[in-house]
Amino acid sequence: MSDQHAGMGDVPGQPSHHSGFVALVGRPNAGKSTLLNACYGGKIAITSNVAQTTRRRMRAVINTDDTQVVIVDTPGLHKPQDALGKELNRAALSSLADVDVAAFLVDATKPVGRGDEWVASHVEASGAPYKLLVITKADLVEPERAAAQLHAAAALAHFDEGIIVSAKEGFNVDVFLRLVSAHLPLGPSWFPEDMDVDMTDEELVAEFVREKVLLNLREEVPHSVGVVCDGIEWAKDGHASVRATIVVEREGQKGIVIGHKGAMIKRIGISARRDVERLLDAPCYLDLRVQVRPAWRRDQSEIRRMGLSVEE
Ligand SMILES: Nc1nc2c(ncn2[C@@H]2O[C@H](COP(=O)(O)OP(=O)(O)OP(=O)(O)O)[C@@H](O)[C@H]2O)c(=O)[nH]1
Ligand SMILES: [Mg+2]
Repeated sequence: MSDQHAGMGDVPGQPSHHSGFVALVGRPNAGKSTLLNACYGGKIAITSNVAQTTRRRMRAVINTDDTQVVIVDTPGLHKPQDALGKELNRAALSSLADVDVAAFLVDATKPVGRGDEWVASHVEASGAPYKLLVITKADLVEPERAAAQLHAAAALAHFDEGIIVSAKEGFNVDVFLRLVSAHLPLGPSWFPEDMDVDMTDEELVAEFVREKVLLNLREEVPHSVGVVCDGIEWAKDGHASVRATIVVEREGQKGIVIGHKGAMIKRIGISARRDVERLLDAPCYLDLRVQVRPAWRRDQSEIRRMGLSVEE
């Protein structure tokens, strides 16, 4: 927090405290979820190089003595191909409403394009009091290239400030958090101190499983995959039995997810279980099954059933 804010608006008996929301928006793959994880200091949002990895708005809460920052990760804004794509854009755009800080993330490795221009216009129109431009993946380019990207993206809208970060290497993540914190209004915490993310364990389990599908499978399969956690049951010995269903659109995709003699689903299960055990802080059995629901991404009621609808 900047010094100029310290002590402002003190109420007798109550310390000066700032709190508020920052939305991370940008094109798919810009590095939004990776930056959220870097700020959070651990893996909570799933990340992959497949576009549209994030399908739900996720809020992570970061507390310091005098500030509560709520970071809102959003799906990448893109040209929608189906009902799911439209829903993802709606989720991202609605997250821009009523935030204190809108952070627009632009990948340093890709030329600034019309998609960025479109996202920038929404950031501009958002009415967020502080608009921050963030060039990501600085570790992948020469400093001159990152600076040129900052310059090019800055022309897309009126930004209050611009910074270059590498979430992977932790470069300027602290600066990002400081800038954001310095622009949050005075106010009490929005969320209890012990709450760090606004997703249930079931929702996080489903996300972790889907991440492993994204990391292990290529081509069209990842986009066709949805995951639902069917339940977490605790045994007396402290084990958790976790059941999840991987939903695909076609029989052929089911075969790919299962793999030869079940090798692929086993691999997905083993890597997902590590994340699930870390989340639940207990040994786990992870039982995965695969189900075909034809064209679920075009079906609004299926999208709702998977918990991916903004109205949820
Ligand atoms: N080298 C490097 N890679 C990064 C950095 N930030 C993100 N990436 C990679 O870029 C890819 C996309 O990152 P994500 O954080 O999933 O991107 P996103 O903007 O959340 O993407 P969507 O959820 O699809 O909108 C992943 O493979 C990340 O590992 C970075 O600072 N450095
Ligand atoms: Mg993401």
